[in-house]
Order: sequence, then C-alpha cells, then structure tokens
Amino acid sequence: IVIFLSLFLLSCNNKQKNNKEQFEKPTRPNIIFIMADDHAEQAISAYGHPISKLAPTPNIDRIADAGVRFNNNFNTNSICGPSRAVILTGKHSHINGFKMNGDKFDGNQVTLPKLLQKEGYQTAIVGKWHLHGYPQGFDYWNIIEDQGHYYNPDFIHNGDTTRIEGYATDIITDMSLKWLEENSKKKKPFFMMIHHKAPHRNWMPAPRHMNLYDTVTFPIPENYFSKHENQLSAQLQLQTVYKDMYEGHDLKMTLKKGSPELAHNPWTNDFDRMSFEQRTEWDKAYQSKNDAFHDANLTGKALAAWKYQRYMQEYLATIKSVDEGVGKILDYLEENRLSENTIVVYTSDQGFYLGEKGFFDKRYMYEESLGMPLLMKYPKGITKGTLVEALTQNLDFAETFLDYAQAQIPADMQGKSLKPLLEGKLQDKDFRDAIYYHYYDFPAFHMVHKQYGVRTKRYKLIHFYDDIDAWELYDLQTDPKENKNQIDNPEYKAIKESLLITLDSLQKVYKVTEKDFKKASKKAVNLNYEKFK
Ligand code: SGN
Ligand code: CA
Repeated sequence: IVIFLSLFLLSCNNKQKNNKEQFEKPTRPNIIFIMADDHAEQAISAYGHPISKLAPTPNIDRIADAGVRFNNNFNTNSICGPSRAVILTGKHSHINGFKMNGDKFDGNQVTLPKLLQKEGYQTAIVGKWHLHGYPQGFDYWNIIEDQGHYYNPDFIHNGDTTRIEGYATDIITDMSLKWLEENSKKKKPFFMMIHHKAPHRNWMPAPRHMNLYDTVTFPIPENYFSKHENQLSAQLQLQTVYKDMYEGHDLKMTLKKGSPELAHNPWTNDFDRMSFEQRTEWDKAYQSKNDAFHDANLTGKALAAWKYQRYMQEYLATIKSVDEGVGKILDYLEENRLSENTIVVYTSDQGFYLGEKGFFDKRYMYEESLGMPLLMKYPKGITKGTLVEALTQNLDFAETFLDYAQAQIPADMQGKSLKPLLEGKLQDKDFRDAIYYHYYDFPAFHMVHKQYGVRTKRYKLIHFYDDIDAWELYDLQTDPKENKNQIDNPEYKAIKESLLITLDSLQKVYKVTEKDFKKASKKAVNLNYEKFK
C-alpha cells in the first residue's frame, strides 16, 4: 500500500509539473529578423543565380531549405532609411513620413516593436538603424552610428557612443548572441532585429576574407556595357561601376606599384580608423593583387571588366562574414532547443546592382533594385521547401509578425499578413495583383531620378519625373532584364492604358495625394550632375 501510495503521489506531482510546464511554454513564436544592408538576391545561393554559385551562402540557405523562399518580394522605395521605416510601420513612405535618407523618422508613431512590446514581447535591435534619432519600442538597443564603418565601428547604446574594436559584422553577431544568451530563455517571447552593415559600400572584407575570391572570375552581366537606349534616367545616372566608383575608396586600387597608398579615397575615415595591425594585414593581403593590376596596364573595356571583378570579389567577401554570423545564430537556436518555436527571417533593406545595366547601388524601380530577398523559417508553422510566387513587399512584414504574435493588426497599416499564404489558406495568385513603388531622393548622390510606378506579375510601368519627364514600360516575360522600353510600341498600347488605370487605383488605395508624386523641385532645373559625383 505504501509503495502504491507513493507512486500515486509521484505521478500527481509529475502531472502538475507537466501542466505547469505546458502552461509556461510560450505559445507565441519568437521572431528573429536578420536584415543585411544592400544584399542582392543575385548573391544568395538559395536564389540560384550564377554569381551566387561561385560565392555560396550555405547558412542563409539553411533558412530557405528549412522554410520558405519568396520569389517576388519587393520594396516600396529602394533606399535604406525609407525601407526600414516601411518595415517598422507597415505604411508607405508618403504616410510614415520618411521618404529619403536625410529625413527624420517620427519615432512617436505606432511601430511594430511598440506593438509587440505591448503584447508582452521582449524587443531588441542590434546594428544599423539609419533613421536618425534613437529607436523607440525596444527594451534593448545597440546601434551603429549612421552608416557605420566596417572596422572598429562606433555603437550607440542608451545615448552613449563607444568605438568597438573589431569587424562590424562579427561585433553585431556577437552582441546579438549575448542578448539571446541573456534573454532567450525567459518566459516572455522575444522579437530581435539583427541589422548588419555589410555588404554596404565600401565593401571592406574581414581580415580572414581579404583574399577569399582572388582567384574566382565572376560572370559579367550581358548588359554591363548597355548604352541605355530609350532609358533617359539610366543615361544620366552616376552609379556606373566603371565610371563612378572611386578608385581607392571603392575599388581599393593603389596609386602605384609597390606602394600601399590608395588612389582616390575621399572619405579617409574608413581606412584611417583601422589599427596599425589591421592596416598592416590589409596592405599585405592587397599588395600583390594591386601590383599585378599595375603590371597589366589595362584600359577601356578590359579595365571596366577588371573593376567588375574587384567589385564582386569584395562585395561577396563581405557577405561571407554575414553568412557565418547567420550560421552562429541558427546554431544557437538549435543548441538551445529554440528552433521549433522561433521564426527566423533573412532579408535586405533593398536589392542591389551587381553590374546589371552597368550599375552598382539601387534606387531604381528596375528588378535588381526593386527585388528584396526574403527567406523565412518556422518549423511549427511553415512547410520545409515552400516557394511563394505572390507579389509581396516589405510593406507586409509588420502585419505578418503581428499576425504570428496573435496581436491585432492596426487598420491603417497598408500591407497584408503573409501568414495565410504560408498556411495554404490563400493562393499566391489571390494575394495581390500589383505593387506600388515611389522613390524620391533627387537630386542626390548617384543622381537617380524621382520615379513612381506599378508592377504586375508580367508588366512594369515607371514614370521618371522632376527635372526629366519620361515613361518606361517593360514586358518582364519577354524581357526580364528590362533592356527594351516598350512605351512607344503600338503593340503595348492597351497594356499601357490598363497599367495606368492600375496605377491610378493603387494611388487611391494607398492615399497618395497630388503633392506626393507630382511636385517638381525647383532645385532640379539646370542641374550640374557632376557636382553629385
Ligand atoms: C552612402 C553610399 C552611397 C549610397 C548611400 C545610401 N556612399 O552615401 O553609395 O547610395 O550611402 O545607401 S559611401 O561611399 O559613403 O558608402 S543606403 O543603403 O544607406 O541607403
Ligand atoms: Ca541599404
């Protein structure tokens, strides 16, 4: 009887314990949002582009393999601060008020982290912020100042700026791991934004990756030497790899053979802030390849091709450390049994040109810049290997995370939750017929004109305005690289008219007013473009 009684009591106790554990287990998922700066889809091997095959991203691909890859995800305004503001608010730039990098973000408005915090989430952000002012709605924040630096960057934590020795990507990863270590096992679910600086210009790899791709030859895009026929804005822009990159600052070219002294390097701070040891290691890694360049005496197209290779080698080498960092975060989640209940997202603030149309940078509504990689995993809720073809946007991120967090989505947010798509409750074709885009930052660095437009599954219509007035129309099915502007082709007349109607209706839906898209800046008349080089 004694044995029976004690077994009975033990089992009651265990049951109680199990119930308690079950009750305490967070039913709402944790969310880790990893965003790189300027990471093109072409440079993520999960997307399968030829460039990425030569510089794979095995850890980022782990997210796609275990979850979903979005094949048609786009931004609303292809530039850093504005993209971040859209992600935080779920509203287009003309509504959230942050239209271009120089603007000031109104931090008092309703944002995703504030809403999650109210729902009982622990919230944190580490890395690039770039919205000026300090973050609100985060229990913990440690951000890089403005654009930040690859080497020994300054971080701002609770208003205090500290220079941290080391390489930005690794510091951001380590800080994130430390926060997770200290907070991820508490009862409350967490929402963490990990915002890398890499692979933003001026593409300085970590010491261990300085020679990583020296022997790899990357395929040059077929329209690298495009003359931009019928594309007025593209003819005028200042973001062509072989014309506008700074020889020292961007391409790390030296003045002469045998000397480590950099050629044109207008912002000396990126190199000057390196320690003696870091700079010595840098010079050692670059000397022989730069000497070989001087020996080759290249000119014309051969020089332009060389610049492309140097650009790719460095851009992709900075991504290597991001990929390693992603691997560490995923390992941490697995080792701590947090994987099952954590949504992990990988994205970039916008797309980027890897020499297509001759370009670097972004800003345009053309595919490479408009596209935003989006990978997501959530073992509990997303089937492994899912592909989404729906037209999705960064405008949908806040709504999606709120939906997964079982929180109410504010009625004035302008995007749509992606959750029904991922649960098979909504078909890709029923999600959205067209997306709206608007870029405002002109006149400015790179001189990409103000533009707005609409993109459907197959077509794209863009209006460039301000100091120019030019329309472009592309058929993405027959011309995916957007080399042929069909605006004046009579065969596309009906399509053009229907796109104009779609554009008009989207502007109504998103509450675009006349002042948001028609106002030409007086400053733009008789511009001296060279001044903006
Ligand atoms: C810097 C870059 C530009 C880039 C902007 C905006 N020049 O000014 O090439 O377009 O940032 O980038 S740099 O040589 O100083 O890096 S964004 O991603 O922050 O919007
Ligand atoms: Ca960016």
